[in-house]
This record gives sequence, C-alpha cells and structure tokens, in this order.
Amino acid sequence: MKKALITGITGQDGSYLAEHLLSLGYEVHGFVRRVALEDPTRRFTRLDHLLERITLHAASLESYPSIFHIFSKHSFDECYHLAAQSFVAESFADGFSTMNTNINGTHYVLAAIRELQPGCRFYFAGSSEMFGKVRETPQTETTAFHPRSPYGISKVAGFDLTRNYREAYGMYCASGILFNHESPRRGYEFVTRKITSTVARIKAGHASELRLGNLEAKRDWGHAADYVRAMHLMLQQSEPDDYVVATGETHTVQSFCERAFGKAGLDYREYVKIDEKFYRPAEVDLLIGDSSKAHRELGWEPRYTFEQLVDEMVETDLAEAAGSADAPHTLAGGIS
Ligand code: NAP
Ligand code: F7E
Repeated sequence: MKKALITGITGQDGSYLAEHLLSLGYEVHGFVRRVALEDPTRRFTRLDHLLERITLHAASLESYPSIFHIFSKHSFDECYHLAAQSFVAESFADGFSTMNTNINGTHYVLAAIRELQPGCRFYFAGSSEMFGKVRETPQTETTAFHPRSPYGISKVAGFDLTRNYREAYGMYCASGILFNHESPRRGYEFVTRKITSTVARIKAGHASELRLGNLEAKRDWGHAADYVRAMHLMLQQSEPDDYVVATGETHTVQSFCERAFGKAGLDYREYVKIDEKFYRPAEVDLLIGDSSKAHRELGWEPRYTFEQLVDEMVETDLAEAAGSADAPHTLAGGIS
C-alpha cells in the first residue's frame, strides 16, 4: 500500500486529493496546524467524512523542525505540498507572511525530504498566477512568467525551488501549473464562491446585493475534483516534469455571475454592485491554459464543463442557505 503525505489537507484541494488517494488504496496522512486539532468541528469541515480513514500530524510551515519531525517518524512514497497562503488579495495586504509561508515553507518541506527521504516523490502546487501579465495566449509550460502579486511571486519561487531540487539532487520533484479550480468546497473569499453563496443568500432573503470588483477579469475555471487527478498522475511518471492543468476555456467574472444568478432564476444586473475596494493594485486580466502536454503524457482530461461547475456550486449553496440562515457565507460580503 502506498503512503502519501498531503500538506494543506484541510483546504479545498487537500480534501479532494485525500478522497482520490483513498479511493486508489493509499494510506493517507495529512499535515495540519496545531490549532486545527483544538477545534476539529470547525477546522475540518471539508474533511469530517474522512477523519476515520486518515492520519493527521500537527506541523507548521513556519517551523522546519516540525516538518523534519514528521519525516523522521514516518516514511512516505509521495508528498503533495498544497499548503499555502492561497488568496491573492491577501498577499497584497500581507506580502511578507505570504512569502514566508509559501517560499520558506516549500523550502523546508523539500529540505526535509532531501535529508530524510530523498526517494519520496514531491508535488508542488504551482499556479497560473505565475503567468500574471501574460506573454502569450494560451499559456503553456514554456510561457514566460510575469507574476503580478506577492502570491504569484511566491509561487514562481516555489516552482524554481522545486525544479532546482530535481536538477541539483536528482529528486523526483514535479510542479503542476494549475489554473483556477473551484467547487462547492471553495473558500468563501474567492470570487466564484462569493458569487454562488451570495446568490443563495439573496434567494433565501438574507442578502439584497453582491459587491464585487473587476467584472472583466477572465479566468480558466475548472473543477477541483478533476485537477487533483492530474496531481496524482504527475507523480506516477517515469521522469518528473511540470504540467499545465486547465480547461482551455476562459470566462469573465461577469459571465460567471450571469450563469450563477440565472441558475437561481435571478438577473445579476439587479444585484451586482461595483465596489472599488475589491479591485487589486495589479490585476491578472486574462488566463487561459493549454494542457495538451497533460492530455498527451498523463492521459488527463477534465470531466466537468464550466456550466456544470457553476450549477453544482449554486445548487449546493442554495441547499445550504435553505438549511441555515447562519451559514459561514455571511462573511462573504466583508472579505475581498
Ligand atoms: P486553500 O483551500 O486555501 O487551502 C490552503 C491550505 O493550506 C489549508 O489547508 C491551510 O490550512 C493550509 N495552510 C495555509 N497556511 C498554512 C501554514 N502557515 N501552515 C500550514 N498550513 C497552512 O487552497 P486550495 O484551493 O486547496 O489550493 C491548494 C494549493 O494549490 C495552494 O498551494 C494554492 O496556492 C494552489 N493553487 C490553487 C489553485 C486554485 O484555483 N484553487 C490554483 C493554483 C494553485 P488551514 O486550514 O489551517 O488554514
Ligand atoms: O479572483 C476578480 C479578481 O480571488 C478571480 C487562487 O486559487 O486562482 C485563485 O486566484 C478574479 C480576479 O482568484 C472580486 O480581481 C472581482 O481577477 O477568485 P479569485 P484568483 O485571484 O484568480 C489562482 C490560480 C491561484 O493560484 C490562487 O491561489 O475575480 N474579482 N471581484 C474578485 N475576486 C475576489 N476574490 N473578490 C471579489 O469581490
């Protein structure tokens, strides 16, 4: 039985990846912040259905010894490094902690693996935000990076670290360059979930408007359940490499609104208000990925369409809002 460690197991992708690896017969371990263990009912909402089948270890991305300790006690075949400060807007507000967590945290995990288990295969969660001000369209593995936020910069550094460990030490280190992927488990601060959760609150009579920033930004949105399959496939190849994972379709934030409100029988133009505070100091205007290499070498294809993704998110939020007026998405209006 293969043994995998997932950092960031409490997040959107971590929970889908844990499910996927369990379905493949893996022994799944997760790395969580100690505070999460103090309050499992709130901190493990995406994982509660899996808690009996996984093993959790307390560690912090800020502490090399805590990471070293896990690798000194348990051996793993694969490590999926997903933990990160992943919200782009927050990286403008606090670039220093984003850099610290995302760059040093990645370096600590790589260094611990090199020291204790150089045979453990490593996956790095790279991002389309690395392309930033895009140099060509669509973006591929050879498109130059031009990040536009501290988050994007931190991911370029993590990507470079991962490639350097592969080249310098011969370790199996692969990076996925994943474009935006969403799901009903997406955090409420990201635009898709902010939209679908507010649609549900409006429908239930708990909200009357949705305040957003740049409606013209274009994103290549896929489903997280599809994208974790690609992460796993990247660690099953004969040689480590880097892969773009995307749907090859792009949509504006406005068209996401149109579909999401429409699904609930509402016209977004009556509810969406522009609020300057949700604009970013530097925007990534257009992202659209070409995942031909992943199709060809990994045999990976997305299963969800854009429409199925939006519909699933709206349906889940409508059901949740109908069940509780105090659902956590009451926070959505206050977070960019
Ligand atoms: P997410 O839902 O925000 O989850 C982030 C995870 O990182 C959580 O488990 C969080 O733990 C953990 N984490 C954050 N800071 C930490 C710290 N200082 N120490 C330990 N753990 C920490 O993100 P996601 O959407 O699943 O994304 C997974 C990874 O893929 C991230 O690296 C993200 O940057 C990258 N990525 C995401 C997308 C996307 O569209 N979703 C696209 C490209 C790349 P807590 O629960 O304790 O906060
Ligand atoms: O923004 C615009 C915003 O925060 C998408 C992360 O998973 O994907 C994600 O990063 C777009 C941007 O995601 C609001 O300006 C308008 O153009 O949902 P988002 P993101 O920044 O694309 C990448 C690939 C990652 O790697 C990241 O970890 O939507 N937008 N109005 C807004 N965005 C937010 N959050 N809130 C608004 O009110």
